[in-house]
Amino acid sequence: MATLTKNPNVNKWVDEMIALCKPDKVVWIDGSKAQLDGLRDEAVSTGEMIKLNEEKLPGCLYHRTLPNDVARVEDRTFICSRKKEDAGPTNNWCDPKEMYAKLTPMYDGVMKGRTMYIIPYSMGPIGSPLAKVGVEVTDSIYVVLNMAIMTRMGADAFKNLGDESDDFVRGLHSKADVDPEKRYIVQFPEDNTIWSINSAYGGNVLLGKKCFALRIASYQGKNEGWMAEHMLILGIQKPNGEIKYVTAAFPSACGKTNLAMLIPPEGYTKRGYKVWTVGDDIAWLKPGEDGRLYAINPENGFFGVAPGTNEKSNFNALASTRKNTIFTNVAINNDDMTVWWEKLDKNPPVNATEWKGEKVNGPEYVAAGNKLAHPNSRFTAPAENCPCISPEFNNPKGVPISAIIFGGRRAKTAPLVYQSFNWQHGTFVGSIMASETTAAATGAVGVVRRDPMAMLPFCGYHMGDYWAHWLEMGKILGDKAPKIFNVNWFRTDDNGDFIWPGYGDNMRVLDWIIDRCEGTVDAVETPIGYEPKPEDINVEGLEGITTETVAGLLSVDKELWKEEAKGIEEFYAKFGEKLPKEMSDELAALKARLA
Ligand code: GTP
Ligand code: SPV
Ligand code: MN
Repeated sequence: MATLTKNPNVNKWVDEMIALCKPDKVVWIDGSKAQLDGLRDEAVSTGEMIKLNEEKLPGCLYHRTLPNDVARVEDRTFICSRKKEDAGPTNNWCDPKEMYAKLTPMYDGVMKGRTMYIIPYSMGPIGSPLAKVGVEVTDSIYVVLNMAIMTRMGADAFKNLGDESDDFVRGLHSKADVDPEKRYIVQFPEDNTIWSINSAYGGNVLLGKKCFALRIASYQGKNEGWMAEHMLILGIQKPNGEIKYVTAAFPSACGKTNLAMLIPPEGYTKRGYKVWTVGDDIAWLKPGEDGRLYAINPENGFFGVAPGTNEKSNFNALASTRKNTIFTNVAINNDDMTVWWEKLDKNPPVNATEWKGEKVNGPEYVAAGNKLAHPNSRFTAPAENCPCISPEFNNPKGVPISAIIFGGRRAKTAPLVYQSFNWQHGTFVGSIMASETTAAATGAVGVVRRDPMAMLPFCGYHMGDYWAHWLEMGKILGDKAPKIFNVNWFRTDDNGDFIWPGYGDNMRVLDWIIDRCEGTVDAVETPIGYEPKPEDINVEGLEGITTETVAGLLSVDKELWKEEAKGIEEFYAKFGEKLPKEMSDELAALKARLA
């Protein structure tokens, strides 16, 4: 099949990949409906995908991955910069020459008997000065169909690249034998290259997402004066019609999709508040002509956590999944070929197939303590399906950001919300983020780990240099910089239950944040930052939550924070000379305020 571009750099690289992988057949993905329909039919006929109920879930497909391949694999993810110190202490590193030498034989002939799909895609709206082009070659139809939802995929993507540029990200993926012992997710930042092998799951293989839009893009952003962050983007429309945009960085499975699509509590909607979703996972941020920081969502869909999503917790996410969506590793209701996951409703299907493919009696299976859907099961839904998708979603300039919010899962230490004293302190607040681990990556769940800016698994270069880049961006933005906050929806009581209702009620905290950005509410200075006066968090209409509860949620336990400071000091020690002096100054200042 003929190439879709005259660009010799693309064609030369594709030829090399064909020569390496030796597919029986090569298909350029032009993005046409006819082509995608054909691939869907093919995937259904081979059993790779299962067609769901055409009335209830039109255009929706189901896919099951191998039980050994259900999440990102951080211990098999590498940043192969030429110098080890450029990857830094938080990334796995290997010399690029060595890594190419090790992986090349694994790719040699790997697509014999298979088809290679060549996927051109744009991260960001086509025509946006902030957008970037990638090409992924893969032997997986599942990848093609997911990339069709998650990116602007097809021949149009080459428009941004033109016929000469070499500025595109080269992504090579093969599921190979899906052998976990030979699984590698490798970024070569200096080569604009990603090699992924032996996985067929989400963030490991949809190379436009974490591999490009965060790991490679964070490195590009440092060199080119912008930022790639693990952040949702949302607009809060106030009763006067004005819309304020904020971004928020939470670690994987800590509530980005939920916050991005929240429906404000009744008291707010009645007054005319509304939330618009621009993005739920990744933001690319760059100063605009007016000196403010602008954000685009490089993605075109949502790869969201299914369990926990229901009409009440996230109506908009659920609505987004009702057509043209791919479900991965959830459960199937065989009576009507619909999908189910934990907390979708209280009625697990009787005639169910659980995520590994076993037919079970759902209620009995669940009663015995089993999960029908994998905890990291996901939906891939087109952004255009979202009832609250922002009218600015495709704006090539992006949206101006008023506030940046950090947050994680902390049972005790972090209060409901606090504001940093300034950008430098805000960078410190981001750098000391910590969170209990989730099922989004393989490994232990519920262990507190440091996850600076929610970027620990996604920063494509030395984290110390990354903080320096943040400080530099703050200098460029000056007094136009967004204000920086930290939130924690996950404080627990003595029974281990969450105290704060969360979800839509997080609007109450966003309300205070916006007021702070506008300078219309004052705050209390604490050793860790500015906090609301408890009475300034609106608890109207909340059951069981009073201003006293809020006061408890805002309490700062100095002894816990002194322990925290020790943990930060240990963490910082890893970065040696690359730790910006401003960061150690901030730590010293925090300790002094706690003393
Ligand atoms: P990734 O896609 O992995 O980056 O995750 P995410 O940050 O988008 O997380 P998501 O919004 O999918 O939420 C993950 C889990 O956190 C789900 O089980 C949610 O039900 C739960 N969650 C989200 N928001 C809240 C909240 O405000 N309070 C509580 N208690 N749980 C929440
Ligand atoms: C995350 O883990 O942060 C995700 C899912 O958004 S994945 O695309 O698999 O990285
Ligand atoms: Mn994510």
